[in-house]
Amino acid sequence: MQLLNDETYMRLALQLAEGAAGQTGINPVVGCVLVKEGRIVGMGAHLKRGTPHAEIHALQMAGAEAEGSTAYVTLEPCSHYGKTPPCSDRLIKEKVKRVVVGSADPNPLVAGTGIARLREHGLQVDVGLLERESRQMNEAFNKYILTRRPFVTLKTASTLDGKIASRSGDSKWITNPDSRSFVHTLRHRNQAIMVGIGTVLSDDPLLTTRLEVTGLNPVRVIVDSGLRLPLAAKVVTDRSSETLVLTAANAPLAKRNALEAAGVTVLECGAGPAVDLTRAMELLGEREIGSVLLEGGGQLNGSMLELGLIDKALLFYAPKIIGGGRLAPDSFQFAGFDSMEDAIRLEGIRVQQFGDDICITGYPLNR
Ligand code: AOF
Ligand code: ZN
Repeated sequence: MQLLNDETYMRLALQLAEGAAGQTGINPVVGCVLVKEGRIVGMGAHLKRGTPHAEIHALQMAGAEAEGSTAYVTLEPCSHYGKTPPCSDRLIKEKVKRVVVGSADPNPLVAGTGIARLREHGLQVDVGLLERESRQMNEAFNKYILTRRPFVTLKTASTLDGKIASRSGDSKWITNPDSRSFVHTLRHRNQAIMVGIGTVLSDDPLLTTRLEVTGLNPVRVIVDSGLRLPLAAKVVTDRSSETLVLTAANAPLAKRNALEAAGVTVLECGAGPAVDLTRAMELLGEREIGSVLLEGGGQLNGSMLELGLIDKALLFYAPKIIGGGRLAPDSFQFAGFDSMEDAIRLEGIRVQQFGDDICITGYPLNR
């Protein structure tokens, strides 16, 4: 059993926040635990954008017991009027004595002012407990709030020789059911899922979240310069989530109209003959998409990587070797580099095992 200390309660607050991952849109996930005289008197998490913040739920539960308590909050309490009034003012009003904060809020509207406000009013504020965990939980929010561009997580599933299909195109299945369930958890946690048209034409995927329990479906984003997307494709006919098609300037107008009539949103990305992926990320950001799960194929993965648009990569490897040379597609297709020195490096490497599959997580060092 763990020692009872500040960390115990902050871990609980982190767990409350983590449970809501994927359901707060561009807002961060935040957890709060209120403790007074050895008892938890309130708990809360931010559950949905536009609804109360974590602190408010916890204070509501505590009622009069909030007075003199310690608040453990994974993120700095806000100080601004957004969709809801400032949490720091409410903590002050309810006479909370001490606030332990996981990490400061990078939102320029907050950025330390929430902490300053609490201190000005005589509350004791301790910042940085389990800071790494707290920051990592909101890595998409942390990027989006400063850049208005989505945080892109790439997921690949390949054989040990880096193939995402056999020479005849067979890809069902490369990884095991445990790995695939985890991928559906990733879908739940991201606001959008993005694939290239090649993947749609070869697999006709649904791109929804399918788990033992109901998950949230991400917005489907298809990169399709020439609008080759068939009107009969599942991503067009299935209505369980929105479908966006990113296309190029000279895409055929009649097809565009037909797709729009079928309920698909078509966005033109740049003036060139191919989709300008950097511009595409801007457009997704403008539509308040703060996180994207990129699921291939190799061509799109390669282009996104080359352009420095991938923030995080989860590379699943099944213990199989399929061969097939050029006929079998690789997980990253791009021109590449002559010198090993120029290779794209990943940092912060973590290795997880799902049965006999392994998953390598890392952050590409974008130049
Ligand atoms: C907190 N506690 O639980 C959350 C915070 O539009 P609003 O009012 O929901 O404000 C959103 C901003 O508030 C968001 O960008 C982030 O800076 C902060 N989120 N702050 O004190 C919370 N979710
Ligand atoms: Zn707040």
